[in-house]
Amino acid sequence: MQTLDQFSTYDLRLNPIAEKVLAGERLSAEEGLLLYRTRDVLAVGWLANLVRERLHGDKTFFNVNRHINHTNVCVAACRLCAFGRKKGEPNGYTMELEEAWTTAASGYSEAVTEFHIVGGLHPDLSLEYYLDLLRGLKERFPKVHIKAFTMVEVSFLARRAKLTIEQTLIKLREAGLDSLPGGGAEIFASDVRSIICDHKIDGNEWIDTARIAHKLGFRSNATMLYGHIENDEHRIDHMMRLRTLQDETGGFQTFIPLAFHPENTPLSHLPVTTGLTDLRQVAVSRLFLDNFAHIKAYWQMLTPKIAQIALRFGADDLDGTVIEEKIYHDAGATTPQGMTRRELCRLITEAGRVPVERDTLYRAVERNEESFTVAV
Ligand code: V47
Repeated sequence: MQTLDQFSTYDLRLNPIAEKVLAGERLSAEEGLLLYRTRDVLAVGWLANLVRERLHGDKTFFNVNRHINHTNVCVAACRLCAFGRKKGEPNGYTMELEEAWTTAASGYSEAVTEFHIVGGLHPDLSLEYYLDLLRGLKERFPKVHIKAFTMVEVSFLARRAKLTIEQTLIKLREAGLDSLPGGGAEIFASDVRSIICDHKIDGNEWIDTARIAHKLGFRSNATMLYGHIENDEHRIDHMMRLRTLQDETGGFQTFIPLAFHPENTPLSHLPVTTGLTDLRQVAVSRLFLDNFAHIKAYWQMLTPKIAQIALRFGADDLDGTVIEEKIYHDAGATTPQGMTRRELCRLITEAGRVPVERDTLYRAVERNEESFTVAV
């Protein structure tokens, strides 16, 4: 059990924050800002690690998942994005359903427990395409959890099908949707959003869509894109809005801070984030989002090396095997496309943590050579 006399910092302004963290009290926006502004990043990390160990001990979660990006054709032209293509542009692609189902099955011998599916806002694909995609996957892989479509995609599909968000989500659920990923949140504040992704739903609509999903019983994740033109206030505002919704619905499972990758985007003049900025962001997320059970250090985005260190800065989850990643690699990521279960376990073990394979809902997965079962 850690106590206050074990906490040491040369920034005395952190002491009252440490007292609150040790007492399990909620941090204010001002305190969150101080965590971004202090030079003592290691003290911030120490506190975040304390919260992480209080919640999970040494357990570190990962899953065996496969990402599927069914199309990169997108009506939006977000400055943050290197992945989207306009209809008819070279390198634009849209998978036929058969191709998407084959992709789901390919590339890995280990049985996946999750498909993570996101894509562009395609101007022509009907809701039926999405429903058939889900039905076909469930038919072929009935045990695999389908985590698919960001709040932005759901809202776009609803508008195109002239349905409410609720009606759209119900149809998607009937076809096989199990939960929703956290993408598309970016930064909620409109002054930033209007520059980095002005074609997307605004921050309030993202929150409203998540609220509806949670009220229908879906679990979802939440992300924040940092390291571009936003400032500390924007990040705290973003996390504050998520914390408030989480108080209301309890529907978020994991928060994933995503570092901006500028290459091949219209914002390519911006520098990439540094290791300490990434680690500080993980730590502030853990400390500020006191009602989120999990903080994910997405190894594809952070690099395996920084993600491993993040397990000592508040993160308790690395995401999964992924197998094939397009969004970050189009934007210059140099990480491998996928990792094996064994490699993930090695990263975790060498950080002095205990690997726990989970399913999407954080239930432990037991494996033998041929099959897996989920503990309920
Ligand atoms: O919404 C796009 C981001 C997100 C870039 O829920 C970029 O478990 C950096 O949401 N540089 C998609 N980021 C990825 C995502 C995600 C990833 C892993 C796990 C989960 C989960 C969700 O990627 C987008 C956007 O915020 N993004 N372009 C870029 N150039």
